[in-house]
Amino acid sequence: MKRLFSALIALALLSSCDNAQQEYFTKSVTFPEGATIEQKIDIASRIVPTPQQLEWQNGELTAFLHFGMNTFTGKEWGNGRENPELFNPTELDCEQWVRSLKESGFKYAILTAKHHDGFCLWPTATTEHSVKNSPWRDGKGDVVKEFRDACDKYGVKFGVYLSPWDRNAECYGDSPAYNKLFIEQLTELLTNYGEVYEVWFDGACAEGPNGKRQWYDWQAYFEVIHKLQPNAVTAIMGDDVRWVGNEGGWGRETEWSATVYTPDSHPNASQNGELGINAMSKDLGSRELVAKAKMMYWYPSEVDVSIRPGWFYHAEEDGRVRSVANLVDIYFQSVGRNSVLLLNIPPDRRGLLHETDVENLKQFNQYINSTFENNFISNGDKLSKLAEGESRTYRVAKDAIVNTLLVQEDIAQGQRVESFLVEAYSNGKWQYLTEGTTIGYKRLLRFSDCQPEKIRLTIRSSRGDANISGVGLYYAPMLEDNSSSVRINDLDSNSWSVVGSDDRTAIDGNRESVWRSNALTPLVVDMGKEEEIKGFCYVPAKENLTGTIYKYRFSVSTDGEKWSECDCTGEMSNIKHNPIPYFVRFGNTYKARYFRLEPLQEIDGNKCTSIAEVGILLQ
Ligand code: FUL
Repeated sequence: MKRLFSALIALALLSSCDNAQQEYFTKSVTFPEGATIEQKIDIASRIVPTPQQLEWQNGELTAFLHFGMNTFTGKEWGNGRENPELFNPTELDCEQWVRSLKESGFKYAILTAKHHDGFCLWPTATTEHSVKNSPWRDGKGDVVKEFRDACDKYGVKFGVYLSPWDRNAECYGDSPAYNKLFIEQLTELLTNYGEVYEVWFDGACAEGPNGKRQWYDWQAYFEVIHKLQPNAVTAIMGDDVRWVGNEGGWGRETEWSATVYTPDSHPNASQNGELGINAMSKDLGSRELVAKAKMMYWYPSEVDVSIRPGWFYHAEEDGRVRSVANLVDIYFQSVGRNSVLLLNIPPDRRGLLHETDVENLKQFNQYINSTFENNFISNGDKLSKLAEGESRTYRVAKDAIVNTLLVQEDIAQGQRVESFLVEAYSNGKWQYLTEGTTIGYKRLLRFSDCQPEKIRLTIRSSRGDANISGVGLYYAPMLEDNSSSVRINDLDSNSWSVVGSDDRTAIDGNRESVWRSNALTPLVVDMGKEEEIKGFCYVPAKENLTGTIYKYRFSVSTDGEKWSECDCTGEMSNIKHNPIPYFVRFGNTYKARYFRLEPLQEIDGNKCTSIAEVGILLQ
């Protein structure tokens, strides 16, 4: 009914052109039957965010806090059979988390109230698998409540992550029963903790202990949210905030918030298949796609990335916290590419944000603030309506040296710019400075230091008049990235050989060369001499992830004949979405001259294998 209504409005608009410029479609629109591409583009230019989406986008920085059972077991994905007694932070202090986040510029913060292992950080009535059966605060604690109170104290907007995938719930896979349980959990969180600003649902889904696949009743979940927290934005499986498509910390150069990508939980998500797109596709909003689409959405991107290699805290990653330079790059590639940055800072086993993470965040914030407090253009915040082909010139403060451009569209009037050019005037002539495609909420571009007298912004192509709401020129000092590169092998692999093959690409020390096989083929390596090994590292390919190992068996041998299987989880949890070197530590030491990495399941269930590198860990 709602869809029919918006189609009727769209038709009416097409026939009353004068009025058309004033009319907008909030959040979604269905194109009228038979609309031409010009008509569709015109409608696309007038899709606008809801007030909640707009407020969320203006916040720019959201913090993610992955904390729970995995913090204490050292895993990234628990299997749900962990003993609640393992959860025992010694100095939990949510005020320390939120104060650090607030001081570092974060406006929203989201806590993993329940991750895939099903352990609940609040004393839920729905399961025994929660803080109430942990020794922490004698089973009387409530992390969600303490976090909420801290958010209130520091004026940070509170959000929750509640994993639909639950490896603990016995009824998982018995769809109606689990949906009921999930709704009860959601209801508790959305009733007992005051205002919730963002609800984050991951899409992961697998078979339950009963072997049945769970079917999630998204519509029922969203009804609960709309009823209990009508102002919350819903993310990822929700339809307000879109997953950018990677966990590496970068948005697309061309990032459309007005997109043809249908939220996966929508009944009409089949449009994605028809258009041949998914959340990871490069193009989610070109004219070619709009021409083929039936519906469009205001569905802006959120870049989720962790300050550490994993989402949860692991002490062995203390030396691998992202540097300030790296965080700044991520800011430019997320907020500066029309996205919100959702940065994960995982509390440690004490229940505190680690000192290194806090320090890097603080310096990151100082850098961003000091860079963007000096705009060398004085009238850049005057709204300009620019038609395609039109330009506007801005005077630059005398003798200013600049290397960074900021441009913004007034997205309350839609996202329109498809491409733009910026030229700089100095020594009596205009010269190319930089260019870009989409702008949206914010676009940041860096270039070499220069000293222009003025700059000229030209809208090369746009969906209707562009509403430019901000233009700035800044000086962003170069930062040296002195974070060391990750060591993936404690041994020298030069003397190693692959048993039964001359192909050394998986052990040649070069992460660019990838060993590939058309089957689930084990890799057997002879290290030449016996070693005492404590773990291994698997490096997936950087591009073309086909063949990336998800489930595996790892075995060792001293003679190449008798093998013993090493004690490990057998699962490279989350490698599909975070394809970085995966470190497996056995917790035991094994004597080995030979090792065998045996793939059991590829990330998408394909029968093939790819290995960029395998290393051995001695520590
Ligand atoms: C993923 C999960 O599987 C990870 O563990 C993490 O929570 C990340 C933010 O989303 O899909």
